[in-house]
Amino acid sequence: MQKRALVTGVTGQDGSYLAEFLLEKGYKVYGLRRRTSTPNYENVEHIKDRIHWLSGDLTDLASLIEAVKTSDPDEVYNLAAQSFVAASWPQPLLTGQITALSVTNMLEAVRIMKPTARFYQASSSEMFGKVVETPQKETTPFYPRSPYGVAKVYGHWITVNYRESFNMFACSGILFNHESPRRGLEFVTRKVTDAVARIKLGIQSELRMGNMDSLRDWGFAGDYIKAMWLMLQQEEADDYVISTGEMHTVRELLEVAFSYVGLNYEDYVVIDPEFVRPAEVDLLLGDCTKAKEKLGWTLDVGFEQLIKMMVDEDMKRVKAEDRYNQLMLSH
Ligand code: NDP
Ligand code: GDR
Repeated sequence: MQKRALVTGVTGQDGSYLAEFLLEKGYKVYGLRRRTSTPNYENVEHIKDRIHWLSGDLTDLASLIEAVKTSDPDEVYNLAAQSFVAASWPQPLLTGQITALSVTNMLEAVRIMKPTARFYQASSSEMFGKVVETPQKETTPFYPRSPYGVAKVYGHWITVNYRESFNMFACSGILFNHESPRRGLEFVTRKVTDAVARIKLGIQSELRMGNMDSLRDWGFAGDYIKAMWLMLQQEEADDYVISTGEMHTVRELLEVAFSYVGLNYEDYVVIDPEFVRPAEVDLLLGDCTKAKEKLGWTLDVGFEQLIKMMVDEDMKRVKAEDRYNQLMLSH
């Protein structure tokens, strides 16, 4: 029988890779999408007609109950969130509503309509925040440093709680930063690779940055979504750290991206306090031994390869946009 999956956040970076992956595996994929006044299908344009679209918002329980009822899923991947850490200070309540409380909405919809469905919660290394041990693993205590991190801690524990209270197959994937050419433009990797393309093509002259010393464990989103799926194929529900086990500073990210196109980042980067956060997560480094051993999860793309892939894609896109703009101006 064809398996059915319900994916929230399907228009985002991870949702788009996961939907592709599940379609490839022969799943019937239902994508929950919130209504927007202009369409927002950029990441899923190529598979848009193969996804069964459901309208709903994570903050609206009725719409989630309806979505679970219609999709009758074997697997639910709860990826939707206000996911930008920096936005969680100016919008702490909204972040709490979507990224924390709405996980309970999704769990309730599943518990009421299809309690046997397997559930994946998109938890985050931001929960480790001001880290109390390095590297961080499943047993490392949490110390979140932003309203986003605090919200994710709630999402994590409510997922564990539904597993323990209602015997639901609910897993929490504690994923470290993962990036791709589909990453939102405000996240640091994509902000840098987009700027590198624009600077190289003479469209932008400087890049304004925040803390260049923070260390992150950056992997490729296309590798990480496989771990989500693997978690739901196990005999028992559990929680797993997913990471590369390697960390780099924001400065190294700049060096790799700029030097790839023959530029020196120091000639273009300006520190701007606007991008410095009220509280920083200085260092994240994951130990994913459990995922490797129990899930057999492996990753294919390393840090430099990832950044170069993103620069290549941004060069192509920015060139095409520039050509289009020139054409429009000449008419
Ligand atoms: P994105 O920001 O790219 O995608 C977020 C998705 O959530 C979008 O599809 C967005 O819709 C949707 N969404 C936001 N609010 C609502 C809402 N109220 N109702 C319904 N849908 C909503 O995130 P990523 O793909 O990068 O991340 C996926 C998940 O994994 C998130 O929960 C994130 O917090 C978590 N995570 C991500 C990591 C990473 O490094 N990428 C690491 C660890 C955890 P729209 O397109 O309309 O905005
Ligand atoms: P993060 O990702 O907060 O780790 O959360 P982000 O790319 O936004 O920041 C990474 C680090 O870079 C520093 N930084 C800057 N960041 C941005 N966005 N813009 C800048 O100009 C800039 N300058 C320096 C930040 O201070 C930070 O230290 C991501 C999100 O995907 C979360 O949803 C996810 O849970 C975590 O990763 C794991």
